[in-house]
Amino acid sequence: MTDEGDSGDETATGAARRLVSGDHFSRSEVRLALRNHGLPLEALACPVTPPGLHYTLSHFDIPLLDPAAWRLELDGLVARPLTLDLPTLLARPAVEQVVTLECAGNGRMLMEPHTVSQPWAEEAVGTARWRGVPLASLLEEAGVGPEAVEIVFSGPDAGVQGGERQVFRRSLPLAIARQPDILLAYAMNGQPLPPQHGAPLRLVVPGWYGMASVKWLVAITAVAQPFQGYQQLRSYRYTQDAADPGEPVTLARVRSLMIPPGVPDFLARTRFVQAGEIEIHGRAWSGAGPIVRVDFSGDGGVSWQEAAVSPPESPYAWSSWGVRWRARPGRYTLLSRATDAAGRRQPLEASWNVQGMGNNAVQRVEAVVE
Ligand SMILES: Nc1nc2c(c(=O)[nH]1)N[C@H]1C(S)=C(S)[C@@H](COP(=O)(O)O)O[C@H]1N2
Ligand SMILES: [Mo]
Repeated sequence: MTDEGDSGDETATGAARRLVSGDHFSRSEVRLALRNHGLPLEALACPVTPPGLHYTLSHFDIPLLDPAAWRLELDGLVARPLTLDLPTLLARPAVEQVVTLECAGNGRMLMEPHTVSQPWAEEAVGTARWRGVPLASLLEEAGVGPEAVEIVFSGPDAGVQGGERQVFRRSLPLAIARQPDILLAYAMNGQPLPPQHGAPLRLVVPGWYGMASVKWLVAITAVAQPFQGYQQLRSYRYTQDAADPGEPVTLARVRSLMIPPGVPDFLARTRFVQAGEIEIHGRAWSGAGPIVRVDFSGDGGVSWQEAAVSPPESPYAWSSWGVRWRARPGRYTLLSRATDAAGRRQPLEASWNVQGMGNNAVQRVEAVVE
């Protein structure tokens, strides 16, 4: 089984070898990490992530599309196929939505062993104010036929993954695609989309892990059969081995992160904190409803205290949380653990899968109190 960014030419033996453990990273992982960056955790302080600090992940090359020449085709099983240019989309009634996006591979490098792919620790997340057109309004206008079961979203970005030549393509079941909060976004934080985030138009599927939010959209197609493309059927699945079809990755699992307190060691990122009562803040989110509780541990999980949680700016944005911690001299592991409205709580240990998907285990921050 493969995932974002593999070289795509491996044999079965190669695939097995691609599960690695420990602190050593291959050149291909480092190269991926140089292209796809995460959110510096101190930027969790901002309710909406400042430009350039939102994480980004692109499987292949970033297409640099000419917005004047760009068109979106909406076709397949529809009564009235549409070809839309950017001015037409900009002229339609717009919606703004603050949405937290997280890569499904976030936490992959902390799984033991893990697939060689983009080696995220916990920083593959960001929150943006997206502006665009509700997808549902365009589907309505095109008139999706009764035989349609899914809507397929295509980017123009091509490459090879798992030995398969492809463009990046994903689908949503029709009932989900019709939900009113899914956007075709052309602006991020009040600016036209930057190239890496999908200019000139991308899908934003709130609550789902990032892979659903197809960037550089060029086609939306209503189809009569569940889509069987690589990014649906082979990648983005919770699998236990190469033979396991697994379950598809969909909604983001409940998770919290803290802004690492104090100051860091340049290399180890261990924190140095002054003794005393200190405030620890962070963010928490879930694809399955609002965050109802965050607990903090200053002693590696031996004891927990409940944090104060603030309501999010939108139903799809992260919540902020805060706690006062009495820091006494010594060495500590700081943990935070969120619970969502569906009653799901972050696990202390990752639940392992081949592709390193959905690792929402509690964050651990090493701190030295001086
Ligand atoms: N066309 C296209 N869309 C894509 C991708 C891609 O490689 N190509 N990557 C997906 C993945 S895996 C993630 S996590 C998000 C990342 O969005 P961002 O770069 O805006 O943060 O985009 C998704 N949409
Ligand atoms: Mo992703």
